[in-house]
Amino acid sequence: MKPTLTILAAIALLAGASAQQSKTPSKGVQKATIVVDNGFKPDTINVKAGRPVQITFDTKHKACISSVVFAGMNLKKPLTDGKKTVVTFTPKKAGTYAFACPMKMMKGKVVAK
Ligand SMILES: [Cu+2]
Repeated sequence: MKPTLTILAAIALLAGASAQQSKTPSKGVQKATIVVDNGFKPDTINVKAGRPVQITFDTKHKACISSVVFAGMNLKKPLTDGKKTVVTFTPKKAGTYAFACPMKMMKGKVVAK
């Protein structure tokens, strides 16, 4: 009897905690997926400034895109074929946030308005 009650109480606590957490930070998160296949598809993402952006890089064939580099934000994440890599940031101001492969051959951008 006692263990069952403890488990139920723990579940109730967890449910309460996650419900609270999801209210504020995830509200307004703008999610997008970019397929990496010897380039970025799509190569432009339009978002609203001031809200967090979560981009999933779904890497099929990275070719020379060993990492995705957001030079203006000092943000760099290695990519792996067959894996998804999530990049999160908040564009505080309207503008263009460019990203590219380390050699700046393959390019893309996040346009915040
Ligand atoms: Cu390259």
